[in-house]
Amino acid sequence: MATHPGAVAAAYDLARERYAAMGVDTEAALARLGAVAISLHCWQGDDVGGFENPGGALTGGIAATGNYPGKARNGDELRDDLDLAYRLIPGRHRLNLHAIYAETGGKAVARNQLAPEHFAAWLDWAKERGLGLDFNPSCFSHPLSSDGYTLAHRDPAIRQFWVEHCVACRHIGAHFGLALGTPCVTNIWVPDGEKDTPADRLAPRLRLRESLDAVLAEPIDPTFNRDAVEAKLFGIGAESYTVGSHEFYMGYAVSRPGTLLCLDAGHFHPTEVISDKISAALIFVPELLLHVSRGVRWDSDHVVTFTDELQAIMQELVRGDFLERTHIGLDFFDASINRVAAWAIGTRNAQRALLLALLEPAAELRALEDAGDNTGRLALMEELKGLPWGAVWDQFCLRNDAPVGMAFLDEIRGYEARVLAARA
Ligand code: RNT
Ligand code: ZN
Repeated sequence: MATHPGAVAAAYDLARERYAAMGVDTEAALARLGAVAISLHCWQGDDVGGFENPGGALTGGIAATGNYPGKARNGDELRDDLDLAYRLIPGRHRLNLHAIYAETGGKAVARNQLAPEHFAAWLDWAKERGLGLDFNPSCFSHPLSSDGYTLAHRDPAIRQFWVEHCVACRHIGAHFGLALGTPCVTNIWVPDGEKDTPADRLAPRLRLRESLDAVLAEPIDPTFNRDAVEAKLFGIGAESYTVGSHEFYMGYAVSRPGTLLCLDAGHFHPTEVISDKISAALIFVPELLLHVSRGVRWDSDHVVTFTDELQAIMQELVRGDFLERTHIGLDFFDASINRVAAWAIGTRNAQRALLLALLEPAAELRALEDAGDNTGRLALMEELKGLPWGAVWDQFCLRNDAPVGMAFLDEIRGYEARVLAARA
């Protein structure tokens, strides 16, 4: 299903003229799009399994459903799959790792003992490819998280274990940042919460605050590592109470200067959107981490599609001039379709929505609004949706040696037959 490069170029030339007539410079938009690195989450490649305990249950109130064949079983397979995904996604991007993806050479290493050496293969691989790395403590799928509590646990010894794990992760993040010359964002999410109505909503939150303060006590140069905290509404088995709620972490990040707030698109009430939170949060916190995801009825972590909300998120980043202060990460895990395709579809969609936002005649939209011409504003916003931005996207793919159109799927099908099918 290859598209002829000449046809792409011809369509782009027409699109460029069309946008120029509206005062939009497509070349400038392409340059800006090319400068945005998206952090691909490693965990789409193996259904959030990790290598610590092969076949172990995924806990912490999150779930990957489906049994599509061919999932990666070790670091080499996961890196092979990612190599293909990055080839199908135009531009230079990042990888977001979880602590459970440590490679310890068959030796059991406790999570509070993890060190940079356990991620050496990831780091070498990232360095070779010019990828930045981001990181996450894994506070789930572990015996010491089995009753649903980690950093907010009432047992000080268990709390301490998770504090030490998170501290170890910050050091690993700083090591990545130093080695790669680009800061690592280390994001803390804990599943802590209650299935049924708690008698005390306060005490666990006070413990979480204390644990986080202990985790973040040691200052680390933000050139190398930046800490983010991720709130949530509820998890499976923790439907009634989540210790680290949005209000909790908003307050925490604001009161701990330098702490980034992570907004996950699936972590709010179903009619609540993170696109509206970006400008509010960025008045009070220096930077955001986004987990671009798609909840379907709940925090289901579906592959990111080209939804109104995805478009709105990217519009906010561009309209507010927030791209420099926002780290865009993805967070979905669909085990029912080809996992490399999930990465490619979701990431390409995030980029396409960003491109659409970059192609807005921003000054004109704002002028209409300032003049009180809401009719004109609505008319223009709707008209923009039908402009030939797809031709600009194809040109971006062509220039970046990524497949144009559905050709990306041909490559995945070939890889599936050649490589994934052999992973019986
Ligand atoms: C869970 C959070 C968290 C995880 C990953 C695996 O609800 O979204 O970000 O999805 O860390
Ligand atoms: Zn998330």
